[in-house]
Amino acid sequence: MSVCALIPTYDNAATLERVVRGVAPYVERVIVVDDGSGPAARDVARDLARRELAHVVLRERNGGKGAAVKAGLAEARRLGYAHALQIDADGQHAADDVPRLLEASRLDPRALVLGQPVFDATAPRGRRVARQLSVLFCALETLSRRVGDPLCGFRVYPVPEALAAGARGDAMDFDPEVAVRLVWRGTPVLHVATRVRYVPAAEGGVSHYRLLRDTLLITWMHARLCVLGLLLLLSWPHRRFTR
Ligand SMILES: Nc1nc2c(ncn2[C@@H]2O[C@H](COP(=O)(O)OP(=O)(O)OP(=O)(O)O)[C@@H](O)[C@H]2O)c(=O)[nH]1
Ligand SMILES: [Mg+2]
Repeated sequence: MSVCALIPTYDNAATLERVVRGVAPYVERVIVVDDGSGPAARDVARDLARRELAHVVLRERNGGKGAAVKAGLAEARRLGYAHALQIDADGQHAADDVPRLLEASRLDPRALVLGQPVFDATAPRGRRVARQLSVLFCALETLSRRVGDPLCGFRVYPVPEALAAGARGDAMDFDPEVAVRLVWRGTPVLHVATRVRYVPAAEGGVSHYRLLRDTLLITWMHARLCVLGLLLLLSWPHRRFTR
């Protein structure tokens, strides 16, 4: 199975190299997409490329997490990878769980493998509420519980399928949107429990999640998917009998 890691990053100067080194032993190549970071983090990304620790895509301007992931998926396809393991650059995911995610992907190469986060006391309350809201919307949109945690950025994509899903979101709305669209396309979803820890600022942990703005953005995306899902449902008998 040809698999790369895909790390979208925006201003993670203190944690990026650690994340790259954490996933590198398990994949053929690490793709870092620097999403228009400031000079300090950009230097870290350039240095990773110079030392050949990662294949680095530098985006001139910040375009949002979703835009960065889509650019990384396109690069993964161009380089010939069938699967991409996505992981955040802020160090909140457990790199030693990568083999478990990849094992699930090997068991069913067609599947989207989602990390099912196990939070500790470091998880902010606001983020948990946003997550519950997104879980509820996904259940409505897919009429199922197939999407366990739509917001977890620790996952394995079958690359061609993920690109073909056509998710529009360029920001934090991308992760849940692509999961729902993949379910609509008939992609199986597997879940792997994994610890998530919010790295303290003193250790270089940063979050760019803007609680109100990003939660509203995600809600708006879900509202659109609910309408689209309803239209798909209504057109289903027609599509079925005209196939
Ligand atoms: N927020 C944000 N993240 C980006 C962007 N571009 C790339 N990323 C990366 O996307 C990943 C997730 O971003 P976070 O800000 O940690 O968002 P999150 O994990 O959903 O939020 P937290 O739960 O607060 O950590 C990180 O690796 C970011 O560096 C961007 O424009 N905005
Ligand atoms: Mg994060």
